Amino acid sequence: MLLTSLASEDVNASDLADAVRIGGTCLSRAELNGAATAALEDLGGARRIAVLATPTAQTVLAVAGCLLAGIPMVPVPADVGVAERAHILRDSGAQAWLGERPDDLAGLPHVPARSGSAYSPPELPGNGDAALIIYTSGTTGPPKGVQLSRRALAADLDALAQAWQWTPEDVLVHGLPMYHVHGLVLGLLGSLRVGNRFVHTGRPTPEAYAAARGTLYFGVPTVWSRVVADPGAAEALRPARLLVSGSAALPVPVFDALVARTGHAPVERYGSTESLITVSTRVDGERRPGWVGLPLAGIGTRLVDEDGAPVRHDGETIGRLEVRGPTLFDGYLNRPEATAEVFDADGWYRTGDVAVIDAGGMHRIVGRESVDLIKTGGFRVGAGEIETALLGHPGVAEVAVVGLPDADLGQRIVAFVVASPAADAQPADLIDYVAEQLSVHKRPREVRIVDTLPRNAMGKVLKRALLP
Ligand code: MLC
Ligand code: AMP
Repeated sequence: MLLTSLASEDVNASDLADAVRIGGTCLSRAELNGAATAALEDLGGARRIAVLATPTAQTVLAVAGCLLAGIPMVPVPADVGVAERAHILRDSGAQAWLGERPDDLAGLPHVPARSGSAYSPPELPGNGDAALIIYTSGTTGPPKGVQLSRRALAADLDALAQAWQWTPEDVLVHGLPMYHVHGLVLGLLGSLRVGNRFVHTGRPTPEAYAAARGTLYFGVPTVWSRVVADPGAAEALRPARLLVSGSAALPVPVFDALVARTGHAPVERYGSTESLITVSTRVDGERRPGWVGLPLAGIGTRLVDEDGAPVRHDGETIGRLEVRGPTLFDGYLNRPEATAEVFDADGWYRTGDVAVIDAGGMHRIVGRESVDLIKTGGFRVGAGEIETALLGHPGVAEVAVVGLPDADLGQRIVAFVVASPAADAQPADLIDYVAEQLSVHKRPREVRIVDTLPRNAMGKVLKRALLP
């Protein structure tokens, strides 16, 4: 089934006046459908469109319009910096901005998003093209554009709806960024497809979650650990139907505190930008703290050792996790070699995560293979990208970036810097420099000025020596 309409026909038939509530504005289902008419009138024939993905009605109209009209869309992080924005626009070949107007248009025309007359989606010609291109970090280099087809999006959302018994009766609440899989694909597109009301809280604070009175809540582990630290807010979530955690490992104490303070054992799910969500606990199944559940319908998973041989599913033996199924991406834009590196000949995607699987098929994510991919507050950040940015500052001679354990963020980005004699560099200046060049959420939380970096005989930095 293709994502050619916002939802299945029976849902589409009935309008919802408050299908989406965001940034103080309500959008009806008819307005969202009409955004496609407007997108075709204003941008028909465009190959790729950039959307500055702020949590606003403009963004929602732009996303819905592009998706329904079959115009490939590139969400740009709301807090993007100059170098990262230039890279995303150049690499994607975006021809215009739709929706929110950026402070700096970077040479592209800007088209406000609007709703047009009623729209009946045709069978879209461009189904082979990506519906979304989401930029995400690797261990080195600038972010790569992950091409997601409408077929993959639809397959994932339908499988999640089944696992979570997600229905049009739900009111889905979150306050996550609208430029990643979690907030954009699962939160907004999931709601549009299922046909439920969607409420974006602006920021994912405990107070905002408590006030929203939803049935279904999404959060990254940092959000849930802040909720359990606020007993009043946690208590207010009791009437909800389901709390879902994902994007990073939910610490067992946070899981237990959610049970105690909200009355809900959270559902945990696992995935990535490239694969979408592939594994989840289920509403009607076991929710085991520290474990992320079973493969979704249509998804295959396997564990392999360093030689590619199968690893036993005994709940203890660690292997590299690979996944296969209809939710996988269609390659990195303009990067065939990088795409080839992560797929094998039979279509298995190498996730880069290490995991165990027990005899019942339950999965536990143990960690990442590489120390150079950091998860901070649920954001995926490549150490190499931050190192490259910092080396562009005259005060930096050498640098190594790592993720150190952090009670709030899971990992916090820390840069070890050997200062250049050429220029004085204060830690705060370097943090601001990364926030301006890349995005605010990629800034190091801490810069430690050191005399030397630990290196091996070949001169390679020994990052593990920088970890506790
Ligand atoms: C601080 N600020 C600065 C700054 N220092 N601004 C500019 N320059 C500096 N040097 C400002 C910020 O802009 C922001 O302002 C404020 O300080 C707080 O920023 P923060 O510290 O980054 O926010 P924080 O509360 O720590 O964020 C925690 C969080 C966030 C949980 C809200 O990490 C988050 O939204 N995470 C979600 C990530 C996510 O959705 N990942 C999904 C990936 S998809 P202001 O004005 O804005 O308050 C995926 C697939 C899957 O993983 O499985 O789901
Ligand atoms: P991203 O591409 O930003 O979606 O990041 C994907 C990565 O996030 C995965 O490869 C995992 O390392 C991590 N991740 C996502 N969900 C979970 C989870 N439930 N538990 C542990 N790690 C997770």
